[in-house]
Amino acid sequence: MSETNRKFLLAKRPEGKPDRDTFDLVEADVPDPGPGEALVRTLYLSVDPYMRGRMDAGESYAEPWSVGEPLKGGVVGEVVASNGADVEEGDVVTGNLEWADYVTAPGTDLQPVNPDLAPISTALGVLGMPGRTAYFGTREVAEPKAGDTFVVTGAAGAVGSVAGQIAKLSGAHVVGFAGSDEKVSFLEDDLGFDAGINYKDTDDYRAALDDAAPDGVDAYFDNVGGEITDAVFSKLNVDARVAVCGQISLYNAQEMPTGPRKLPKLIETRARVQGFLVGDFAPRFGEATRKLGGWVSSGEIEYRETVTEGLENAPDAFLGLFEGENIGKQLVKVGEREA
Ligand code: NAP
Ligand code: FER
Repeated sequence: MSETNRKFLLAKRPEGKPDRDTFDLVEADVPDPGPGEALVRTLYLSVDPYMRGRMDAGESYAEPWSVGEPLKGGVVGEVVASNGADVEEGDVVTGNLEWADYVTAPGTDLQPVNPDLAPISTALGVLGMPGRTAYFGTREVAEPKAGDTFVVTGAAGAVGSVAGQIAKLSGAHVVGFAGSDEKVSFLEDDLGFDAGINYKDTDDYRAALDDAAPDGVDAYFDNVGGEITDAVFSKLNVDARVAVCGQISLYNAQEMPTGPRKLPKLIETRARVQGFLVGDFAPRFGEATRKLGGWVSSGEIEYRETVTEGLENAPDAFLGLFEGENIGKQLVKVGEREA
């Protein structure tokens, strides 16, 4: 291959909020696939909040990146060449791959994407990791039932928008927190949420919940944490379930703020607070993809994507997650399908 390739490396560890200097775009050769490997041309790549954790040195659920190491994440790409990998030229595949125009990967690290079933970008969103997170976090952890009040934060994002719709399918009264009036309209008018709260437009989250969730909160899907979560905790009902999915409001914090202490509420309510990782449900991913695919085909679940054009703009797409620039799943479009 004579074409040039570009890839992003972690330039340095961010202190607090990352910025463009966190990322280094370098030119590289298009790699040759070794035995059992395929060469993949990137079509879409996913930027996700958890990548912030990988930029720090400390170990968490995801292994830290080394400084100078290529950034990696969910990619959908087209197979350009196969050196004995179990995929063919022209196949659309997904995997956890470098932020690059071209990458090689063992065939065993690539999963097929069927372009006839749904737009290929959905493999990174509603039919991919975020959709599965919403599916298991809602059904297996938050467990909304008919008549319950279900609250979700980060409600207009990739996970939250799907979680709220799954809760609606269970017959719950669904309330979402999101960061703009446009997002609140998306929740209420497009997704069928019962109420949306623009948290950037109110200081008193508790009073907003008194209006939107007058019967209290039975199930809480938390993507955000911080002060909104403090307010939701104060409204928990007896036997409530809290699914701790993400805490994005704290991911750039250099010191963990100590908020009001809400644990006495758990004694009063006997509520269950449970963190989860989507990977805990790996043996059931097929079930989630089938269910979500069915709901998307029938129109029972709608999804939105925010697509940033160009590999070189991937850092901006990532940084925008922390400013609420995305509605639905944030993707980067890197190339066009040729096959
Ligand atoms: P996303 O919601 O599509 O994007 C992030 C959103 O977070 C932004 O659009 C922004 O929306 C909101 N946000 C950013 N900073 C905030 C702050 N300080 N306070 C309140 N809201 C803030 O991202 P996603 O991929 O769907 O992920 C959502 C959450 O789920 C993240 O916390 C992520 O880490 C977590 N997650 C967990 C798992 C798991 O296995 N546990 C798997 C996937 C994702 P606004 O405009 O509303 O502020
Ligand atoms: C996230 C995406 C993925 C996240 C966690 C994961 C807490 C972990 C997934 C797994 O290991 O199964 O945004 O945030």
